Amino acid sequence: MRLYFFPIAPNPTRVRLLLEEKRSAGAEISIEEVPVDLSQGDQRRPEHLARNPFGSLPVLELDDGGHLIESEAILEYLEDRYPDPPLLGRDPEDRARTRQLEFIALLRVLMPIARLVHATRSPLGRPPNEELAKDARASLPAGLGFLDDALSDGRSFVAGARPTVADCTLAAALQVARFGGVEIDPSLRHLDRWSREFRERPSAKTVLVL
Ligand SMILES: N[C@@H](CCC(=O)N[C@@H](CS)C(=O)NCC(=O)O)C(=O)O
Repeated sequence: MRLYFFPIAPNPTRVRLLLEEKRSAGAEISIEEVPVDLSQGDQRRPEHLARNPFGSLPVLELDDGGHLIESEAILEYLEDRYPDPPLLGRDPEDRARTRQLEFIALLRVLMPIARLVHATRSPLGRPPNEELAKDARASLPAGLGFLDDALSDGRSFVAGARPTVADCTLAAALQVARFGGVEIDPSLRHLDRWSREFRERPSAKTVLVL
């Protein structure tokens, strides 16, 4: 299999973090990682559009040559193929709680941060848009505050005592915030503690560049 990615880009990053979490716990996973340079517009070249007509990353190329083009589908596929250690939850209730936190990290943190970065200093050259930036800025505190509150019981990871896909998604989101100069409210001290600790993990050290 091959994973097409670009460093910093948050959706490929959360997939790569999940893979590294599994590998660092002993899973043997052989997937070639192939960069597609978003800064050069390589996602719009015919060879990438043949993999994914939407021209986005990540793309997972399967051994039969087929492609998975949505990060959620890729994460689930990798979890099912390499179930040990489980990173999407260990039983139905745990899975629901883990996925809920992951989606809060995705929809209420990662996406507003990405919108804000693109509306202020887009690495893809999108024009500045103060209205969009204002909207994204306004929606961010609720998601960040919710996750800070979840972490306030001293848990090591977003969903509890073990790392999950929720950590991978949140770490990918906060990396883009650092890249784009988005300030995360420093009074969110539980989030800050989690972020510092998570970045010390081998998975994060392998994948994150900021
Ligand atoms: N819903 C898609 C979103 C993918 C996406 O927007 N990827 C960004 C990088 S994080 C991308 O490739 N952007 C390139 C572009 O918009 O040209 C997923 O979850 O995989």
